Amino acid sequence: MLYTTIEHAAEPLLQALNTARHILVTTHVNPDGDAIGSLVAMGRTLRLLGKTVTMVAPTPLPGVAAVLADAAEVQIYSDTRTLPDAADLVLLLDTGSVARIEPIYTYEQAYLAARPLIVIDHHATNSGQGVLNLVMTEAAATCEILALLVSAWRLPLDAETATALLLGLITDTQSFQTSHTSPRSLQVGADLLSAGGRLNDVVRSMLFSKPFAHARALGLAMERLHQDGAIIWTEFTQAMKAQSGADDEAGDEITAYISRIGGAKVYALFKERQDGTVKISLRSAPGIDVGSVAQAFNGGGHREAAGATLEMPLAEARPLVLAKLRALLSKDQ
Ligand SMILES: [Mn+2]
Repeated sequence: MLYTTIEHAAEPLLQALNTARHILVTTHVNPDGDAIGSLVAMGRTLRLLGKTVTMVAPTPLPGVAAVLADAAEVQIYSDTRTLPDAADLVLLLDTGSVARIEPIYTYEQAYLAARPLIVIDHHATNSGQGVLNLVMTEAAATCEILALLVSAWRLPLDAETATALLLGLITDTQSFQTSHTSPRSLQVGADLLSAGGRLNDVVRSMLFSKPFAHARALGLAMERLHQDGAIIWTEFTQAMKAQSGADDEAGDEITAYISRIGGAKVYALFKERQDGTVKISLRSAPGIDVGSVAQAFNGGGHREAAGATLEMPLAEARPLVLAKLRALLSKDQ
């Protein structure tokens, strides 16, 4: 069943969650603020409903998670022992497809097949793989959806849950700047502040706590910045990573920075991974669907923010992706 509104989903979703005693809550690989905020907020909410909750992330949490005390409870998947046998339901948050929980998807097929899956998400590419899915593609963040759900369920919203939801909302709207930001996003933000959400802590941990190594990585990436018509792109290689001392999160910083440059329509970062594959991060001006390009490479995301992994060296991936982006723009003319 696929729902697209709170109005229709709130009651059946609550009933489905209430059939379970122990819920495994998880999210996508390389979790961002919306993924972590969703995990923590849902964990707290399900405990209010009397559930036993295990929160698991497929890969380690970003530094910004430290603003949430409950993030310390999130287990990072290592092997089959990470997942509780007793869980009788899996809740997947902020994740467009089950394959995006990579190691869990790869190694825990039997575990996943044995339990009903519920999905709550806002990715346009979400096909609704759960027995019950709430996918609101107009929502700016999964945390926006969860705030509306908690309210529809008439559950209390404490300061910690509000802070977790704020983290997701501020992350995915880039502080209420993306085109998905709606009057409702701002209203939810106001409600979360009213509930005691620690906006200042979230903003400081997100925007005023950049590691020095990230600034060095940004400098190296800017030296390789290219403008190709309406496409702006750069790269972040393993050598640049070693030279700067930065971790993979620096890539997000570079993508965010280049997408603020005016006069272009498409922005691309080519990030070389340690295993030799290439992660592309794409951003676009309103109305340009880089999500379709990501999908052409078996990736996903949103129309104006998407990504994919190419199993080939950087020198091969770059011309392939740039050709697809040029084709997208020529179609747009
Ligand atoms: Mn999200």
